[in-house]
Amino acid sequence: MKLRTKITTLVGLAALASMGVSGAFAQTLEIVKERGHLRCQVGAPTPGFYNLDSDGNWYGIDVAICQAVASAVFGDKSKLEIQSVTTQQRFTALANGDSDLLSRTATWTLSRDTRLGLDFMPPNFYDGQGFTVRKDSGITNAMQLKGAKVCVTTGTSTELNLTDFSRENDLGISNVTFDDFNVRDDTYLNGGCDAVTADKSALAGNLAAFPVPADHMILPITLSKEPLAPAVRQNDSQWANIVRWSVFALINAEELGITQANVDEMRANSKNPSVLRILGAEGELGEGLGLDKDWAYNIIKNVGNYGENYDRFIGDGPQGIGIAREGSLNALWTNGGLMYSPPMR
Ligand SMILES: N[C@@H](CCC(=O)N[C@@H](CS)C(=O)NCC(=O)O)C(=O)O
Repeated sequence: MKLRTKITTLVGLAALASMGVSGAFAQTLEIVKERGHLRCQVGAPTPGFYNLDSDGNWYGIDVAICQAVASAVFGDKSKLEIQSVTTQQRFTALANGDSDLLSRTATWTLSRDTRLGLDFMPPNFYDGQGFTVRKDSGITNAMQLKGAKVCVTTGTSTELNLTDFSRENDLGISNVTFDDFNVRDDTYLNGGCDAVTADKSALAGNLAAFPVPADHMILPITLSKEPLAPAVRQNDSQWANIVRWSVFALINAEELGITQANVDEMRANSKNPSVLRILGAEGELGEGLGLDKDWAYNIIKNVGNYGENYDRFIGDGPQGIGIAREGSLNALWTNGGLMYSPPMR
């Protein structure tokens, strides 16, 4: 009986492995440590989220998640290989083990969470879908898009929402689809579409780079919820915990007033037990994650807190795209937003 149970278990594991459910018993942390760096997936350069500076270095709020996890594991944010993968390929590249982590404006949806061999982590940006139109089109309201051609990237929730929106409002919109969002925008700019639709933050970043931004505008409507979240392969709780709590460490640091500049001073002098615990001066929070006690200290020291990263890359910082945080879902919960870390104790 015992032997039979054992054999059944082995057959079960082999079947899972042959089905490509590599995460069933894979320990991503061990794989990453052995390799010596994290493989983190982003998309084609997109302002605010993952972009390239003139030296070829990636930066952005999603890149900061990659750097945070590299810091948690290695204490060094540069132990990182950034992989730029197309929107179409992104989930397969994570599920088949090419990437350890996906951090690229992916909307958390039920089908993605249940059918693609992935687990979504806490959102690091709450977005919503919108439309950009030419000002001289006279369109000021999305209901005027009746019979319009709308340019959209394929393999996205954006494409599905556009179809829903047209159907719900009897608009008869034609979806003009593209793999490459640069070709999508060029087609729109050359008059091939009446509007372009994408996550509003991406629309804002892309519009700023149009030849004459003032000729275009983003319509006020927000037609969907787009909680943009990192994702990991499913069935690897340890790795999921590391990524989940790295995101929460960024948020918790902001809640506690810990910044990249004051983290050493706070670790040495704070009287707040929550500060001492997150920074590893007290307690053993890292142990449960399979990391050392400095894991969150290293995140904050190397990357800063959530708000610092928002300001740098999404807000008014020199590399930012000028999207106000105040009054938005991306504010801390204490300011009426959705950014909230469970207790770190
Ligand atoms: N949030 C949507 C849209 C994702 C998306 O298209 N993201 C854009 C930026 S908002 C992107 O990745 N662009 C770069 C690329 O296509 O490689 C989804 O998850 O389907």
